Amino acid sequence: MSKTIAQKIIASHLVSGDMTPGGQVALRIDQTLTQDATGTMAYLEFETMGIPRVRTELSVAYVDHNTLQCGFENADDHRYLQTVAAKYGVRFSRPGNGICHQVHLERFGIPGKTLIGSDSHTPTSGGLGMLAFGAGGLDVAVAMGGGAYYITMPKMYKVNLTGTLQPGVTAKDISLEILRILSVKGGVGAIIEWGGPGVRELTVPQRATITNMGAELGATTSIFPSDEQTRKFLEAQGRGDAYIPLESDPDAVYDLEITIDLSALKPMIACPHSPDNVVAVETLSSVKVDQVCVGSCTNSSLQDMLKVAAMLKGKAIAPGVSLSVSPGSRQVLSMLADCGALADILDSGARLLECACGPCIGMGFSPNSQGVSLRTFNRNFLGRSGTRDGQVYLVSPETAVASALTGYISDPRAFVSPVEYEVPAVFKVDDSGVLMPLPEGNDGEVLRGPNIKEFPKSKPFADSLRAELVLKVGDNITTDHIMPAGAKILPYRSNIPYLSNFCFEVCDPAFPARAKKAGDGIVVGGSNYGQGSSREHAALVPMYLGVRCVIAKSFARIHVANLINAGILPLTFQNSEDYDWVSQGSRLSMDNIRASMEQGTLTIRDEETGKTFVAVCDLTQRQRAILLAGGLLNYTKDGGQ
Ligand code: MIC
Ligand code: SF4
Repeated sequence: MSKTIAQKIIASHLVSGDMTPGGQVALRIDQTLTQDATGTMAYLEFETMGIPRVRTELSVAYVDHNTLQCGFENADDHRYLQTVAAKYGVRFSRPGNGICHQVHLERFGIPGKTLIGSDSHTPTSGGLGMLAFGAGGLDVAVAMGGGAYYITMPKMYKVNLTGTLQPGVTAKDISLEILRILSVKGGVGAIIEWGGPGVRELTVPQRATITNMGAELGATTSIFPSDEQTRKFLEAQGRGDAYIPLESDPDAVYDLEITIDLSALKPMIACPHSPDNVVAVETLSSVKVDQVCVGSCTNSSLQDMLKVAAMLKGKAIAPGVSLSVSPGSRQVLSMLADCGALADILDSGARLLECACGPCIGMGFSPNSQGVSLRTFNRNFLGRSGTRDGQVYLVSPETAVASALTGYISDPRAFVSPVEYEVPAVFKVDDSGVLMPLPEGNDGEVLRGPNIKEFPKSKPFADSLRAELVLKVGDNITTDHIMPAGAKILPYRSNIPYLSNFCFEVCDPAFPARAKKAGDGIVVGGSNYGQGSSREHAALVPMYLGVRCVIAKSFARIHVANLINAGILPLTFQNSEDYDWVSQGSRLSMDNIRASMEQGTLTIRDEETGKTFVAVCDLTQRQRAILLAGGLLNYTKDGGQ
């Protein structure tokens, strides 16, 4: 049977399962990546598995999210990550070496291989034809131990690109356009393949901008063919031997096909506070800008930075604007310095930040009160920038620079000429920022500081549950709502008890105290509950606070997996109208949980009014066993596969 690119890679990595959409597939994983904010938990989990060395072809631990080191906590985490990586056979990308997705694309990604990473933007490597998934830390730990990665077999979508991008219109605008068309829920349950004649002109970094933002569509992952552009990129990185060609069969079948005409595309902008709140840049030209940030795993390649430098050369940014530039990797920064482009950036008045996530995750550079911040990033969720009332817009590097120069949101087409910069054919390769692990059989010591607390224990599921509905929230609740990040909290990612004080802070600061008081608790959500990041803390922390069950209209893929891994029962409303009458503070009960889980539906009763509703429990046998064991760690310890 003819196959799409993703189906080919899935078939060649299939451990077990059924490749019909909706079926469960278990995949062999070739590579893993972790970053510091999710990595501490992932390695603590890996350590409890008692496996002497990782069993993947390649595993890399990056430090890129929290590099501020305000106090010992963060520095302790870095030291833990470095020593645990060395002991167990994981390469360690030092702080300052770059953002995990950018560095992985440059140095490690391989077409046709599988990758899972404890970060939702791991699909970035799909830009070079790799099948790459974001996952919770525990799933990554299991994969490092040689275990399979379980996913629901996705549907296949194809986006055909025709025509050619016009000057000033970029890969980022393609990402924003597809978000406008499909919305933040539009990719749920699907792998998005990018094809058509327009793809041939897109370089690997441009493709990576697009696969990166597939995460914002809720897609399982996104992928490009591996072709001459891929070969060129790998050769420029001194990795030509990693190249294989890869394309879908001509008569491969897709569940949905969309065409975007690149020639007609305009610069686009996502308005606060959702990446799919997209309009054309030209419609917002009267909006005054306070801050502009260029960087993040979406737009920090050498190609992006050279364009930025070319636009800034010989000009000064508007006096009312503060511009930050964070190159994606040390390779990018070093090459910018070598060719003089860095000076063009600095001389314009821009502030240079470290090669790290930085402002994207609220680690500094927060906007002023009600400040308008234009960012080349991928997420503009409420409060994520660190300023509660900050107005964050998502744009391309070109729109960002044009706006930094004028002080107003500006269409970049007036600022760019077709050829302004040249990407070198050979990149500067220096992997000294990635430390190799100790040899097999080493007795390396793992160093832990006082900030590293024990992994929270979950309890096996009993057959009945009586619990308070401790929180009711609306649609599109992100993991940034559930477990915020930012400079104040990120140092405590390995300290669940401390983190729990901030759970759902964006929605209701009284939640942690209420949940603790209630004992067992239930959370009710709308559709696409848990969209956004892969942070398993958004499941572990509620679990620590006593949440046993989340009932929602629908869930985001990675978050629902994290809930199950943490031993929290995810249920969906059979009739979404029932969402309307259940109220916060009521006591809900459910009986015969085991039998109902098997049947696939559960009846839930409001103890005060006696009113009942039906919730759907759409779980595989393995997921039911994980829940009954009280989470994936208990299940794995009990010998479950
Ligand atoms: C994000 O962009 O939201 C993050 C921070 O990279 C997260 C991971 C985390 O919360 O540590 C993600 O995307 O998974
Ligand atoms: Fe880092 Fe932002 Fe990318 Fe997340 S989205 S990996 S915080 S740069």
